[in-house]
Amino acid sequence: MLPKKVEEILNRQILREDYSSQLYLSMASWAEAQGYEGVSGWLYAQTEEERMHMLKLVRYVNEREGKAVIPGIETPPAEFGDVFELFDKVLEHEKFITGSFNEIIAVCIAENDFTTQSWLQWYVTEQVEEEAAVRAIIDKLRLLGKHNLYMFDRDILSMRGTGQAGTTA
Ligand code: OFO
Repeated sequence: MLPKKVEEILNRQILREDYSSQLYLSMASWAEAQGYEGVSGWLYAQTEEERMHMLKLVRYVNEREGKAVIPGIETPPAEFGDVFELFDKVLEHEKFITGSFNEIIAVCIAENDFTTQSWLQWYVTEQVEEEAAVRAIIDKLRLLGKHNLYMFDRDILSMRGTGQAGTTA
């Protein structure tokens, strides 16, 4: 049985993962409308991964005799300036999610819920990889510069699944 405080903070994370999925969906749609096929493909895939992260939490909470709450979420932003700004926002959001997991782990420790603490290591590892992946994308964008966005857009999907960019979210 999950301690109440752990159940509550895991439900908060369900909402955050759901929001992440919607945020990346909004970014994907924006990028598609701008003609960035590769960037939108990368973001659509991220959307699916975030949904998987949310479902994994829902099922864990229920499995541990808690009650997963399916949230209503706020509308994400729809405008992202340019591709540079967009990926800065992705990194900022992922850092926020990393901080969120750190808070959950602190609650698990305070509540002596070492089972959940151990289960959450999967997410902790994902976040380390995710932040590194997005940083690699930002580095590549900066190297290529504004005049080579076509090349960046062409290459970004090949960065998936290599441990380089966005194998997780
Ligand atoms: Fe990387 O956001 Fe989900 O966990």
